[in-house]
Amino acid sequence: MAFINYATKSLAIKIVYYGPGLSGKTTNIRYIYSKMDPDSRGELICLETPIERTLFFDLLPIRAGLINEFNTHFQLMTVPGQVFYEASRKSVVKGVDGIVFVADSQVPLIDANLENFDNLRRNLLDHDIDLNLIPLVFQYNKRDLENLIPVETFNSLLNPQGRPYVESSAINGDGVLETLKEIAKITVPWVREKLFGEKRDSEDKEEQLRRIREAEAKRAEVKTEIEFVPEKEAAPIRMTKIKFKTQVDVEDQLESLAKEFTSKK
Ligand SMILES: Nc1nc2c(ncn2[C@@H]2O[C@H](COP(=O)(O)OP(=O)(O)OP(=O)(O)O)[C@@H](O)[C@H]2O)c(=O)[nH]1
Ligand SMILES: [Mg+2]
Repeated sequence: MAFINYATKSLAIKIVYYGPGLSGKTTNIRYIYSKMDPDSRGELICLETPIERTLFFDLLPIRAGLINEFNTHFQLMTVPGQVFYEASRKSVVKGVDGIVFVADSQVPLIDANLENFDNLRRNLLDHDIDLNLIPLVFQYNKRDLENLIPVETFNSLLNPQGRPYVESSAINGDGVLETLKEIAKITVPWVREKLFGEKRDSEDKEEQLRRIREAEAKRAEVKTEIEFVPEKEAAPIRMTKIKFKTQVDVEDQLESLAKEFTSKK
């Protein structure tokens, strides 16, 4: 659930980039960083192994304008895709508001995509989040390569519900900002209604499902107040590296990073 600070009138919406190892999640975040106006984004925080594989998470806060008079930013986060970092993935999806599933389009990786999507479903359920009831955009990445999984196959295997999807080549930046805009368009109205809308205690799952699909269908018409301010030149990436002693620190660190940025005006 979005993190709200009434004292500073600020709101943090958490968007998680999920997907198998090496599918291009960190590449998305780095590209977004390089294309944002420095005033519109915070620092990029990466926790990596020496060979640039994500260890715990990447975090990039970007400003998203005003929502109901609350100064809002997105916390863009990635999970580590490698199978053995399960505990990190579980921590990162806690309180998530929207998911970008970054799939790797190479034919031999079809099973890795399906298994990872299943892993996402299970990790969300551990936090009582139903994958069907959370804003979700698919990104079919690495379309610049050969021997690709056809989009129709991806859609029938991963996305039978017809949720939004974007074809991308994150390494060239193609489709990266489009994906971010798509997830923003669905997530912002959803969070706004959850936080500021009427209480719907008695609402059943069917009704929630109907409303989230309605929000997705209407996304083209929704005005979100979000202005992306791309720079002409790519900015050099300045990263903050944080050392962790144990896995237990991850959740504490996540919470304090969210609070830190949310309390800034
Ligand atoms: N050809 C091609 N390569 C890509 C694309 N996107 C990412 N890559 C490359 O794939 C490799 C892995 O990218 P990352 O962004 O680090 O992958 P990740 O999903 O963050 O991986 P983990 O952190 O291990 O989960 C890097 O060498 C990228 O340059 C793409 O669209 N096309
Ligand atoms: Mg990564």
